[in-house]
Amino acid sequence: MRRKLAAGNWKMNGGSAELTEIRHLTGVLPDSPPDILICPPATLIDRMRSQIGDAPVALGGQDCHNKKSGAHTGDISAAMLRDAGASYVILGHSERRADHGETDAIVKAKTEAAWAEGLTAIVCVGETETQRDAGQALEVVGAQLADSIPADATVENLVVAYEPVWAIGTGRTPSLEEIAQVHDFMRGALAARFGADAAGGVRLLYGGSVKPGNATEIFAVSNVDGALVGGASLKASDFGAIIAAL
Ligand code: G2H
Repeated sequence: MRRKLAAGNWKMNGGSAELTEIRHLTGVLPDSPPDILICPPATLIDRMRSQIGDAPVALGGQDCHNKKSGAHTGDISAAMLRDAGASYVILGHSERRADHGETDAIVKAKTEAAWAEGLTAIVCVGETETQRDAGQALEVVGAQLADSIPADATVENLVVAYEPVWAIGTGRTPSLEEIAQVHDFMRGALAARFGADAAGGVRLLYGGSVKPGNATEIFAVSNVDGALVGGASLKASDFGAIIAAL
């Protein structure tokens, strides 16, 4: 049985003032919450860990370098994330692929670095609008899965997030049938590569304009094990409602 996961991706948002949202969130969690993860800017991980206390909320980074340390100005390593209190890291988000030219090979190397430090990698995949309109969504997602995920994936070290690029921060979402088609396809692709047992335990998240108003119907879709939530994770009331819908 896969545990559901609600993951918040704060992107480049939030400072000291927003730490109060964590206190609000821990105050509205249901009695039996799903797994909950917040990936704030790296500058907030340590202070957020103090705010969380004993509440069942994990922390993650939004990226890491593929090297453990060294002359890489402005970068952060998986070891540093772990040292700050993170147990997850988002890798290959489409904003990183677009803004920083991250290729599947780079995402794969970063995933290996994350695993070497014991972090669970949330590897993001998803097609652009042009690719979807051309009927290439499954082909693109399949290639990203094959080329971004290293060979030694396990139920513990891997989560996959399907984030169609055209749905990110736009308020648009794919139809429930389109989400089901991609998630079923991803489950099958992982099973073909890693075996049914391992693939059956890897959580598959949907990401892209998830909000309280659409979370329930998205979470009911086949092979959707939770969500990677951007904008709606910034407010405790919205993220709390999404968590409650899982
Ligand atoms: C997709 C998502 C979080 P949003 O990037 O990763 O962002 O929910 O704002 O579309």
